Amino acid sequence: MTTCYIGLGSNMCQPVQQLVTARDAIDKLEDCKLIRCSSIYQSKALTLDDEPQDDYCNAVIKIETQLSAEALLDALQRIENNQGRVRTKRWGARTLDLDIILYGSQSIQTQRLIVPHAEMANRDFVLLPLYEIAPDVEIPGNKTLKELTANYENSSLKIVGEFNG
Ligand code: ROI
Repeated sequence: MTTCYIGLGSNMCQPVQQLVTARDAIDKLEDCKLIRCSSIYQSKALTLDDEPQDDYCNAVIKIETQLSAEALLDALQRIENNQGRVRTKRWGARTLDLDIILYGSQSIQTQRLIVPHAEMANRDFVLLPLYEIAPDVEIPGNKTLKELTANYENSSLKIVGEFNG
């Protein structure tokens, strides 16, 4: 069994509902057990260019899984596709983005997968929900989560809902 954290993000087609549907789909995966969910946060879109994008909803969930990291990635990509994810341009708007943030204490670097998530230390919409549910979790090769979140004391992230009501 491996403890794993998954980041969820959406800024299209009722983002809160997208996250709830994705959470339920992950909960139903064989060989995965849902352990905890963060609150649902609203954040300004982080973009490369000045093209406006709607705000995002983001959350992090904790699971325990028997799946390998690659098999988990396959399963998450199926859920993204089921929810109408269309891969257009990089950094574009999306109905659903599911990222493996942490996979146990492993560092993974393959063509398909970089874990811990390469940009997590620079993203308040990953760090703050993760801190909410796992303040003491270790991030291989990085500072403590408490130190990383200290950079985002003035974050504009705001809680807009919970998965259960
Ligand atoms: N911006 C926010 N706020 N949340 C995201 O989940 C998110 N995902 C992305 C990009 C386009 C980088 N911007 C984001 O993929």
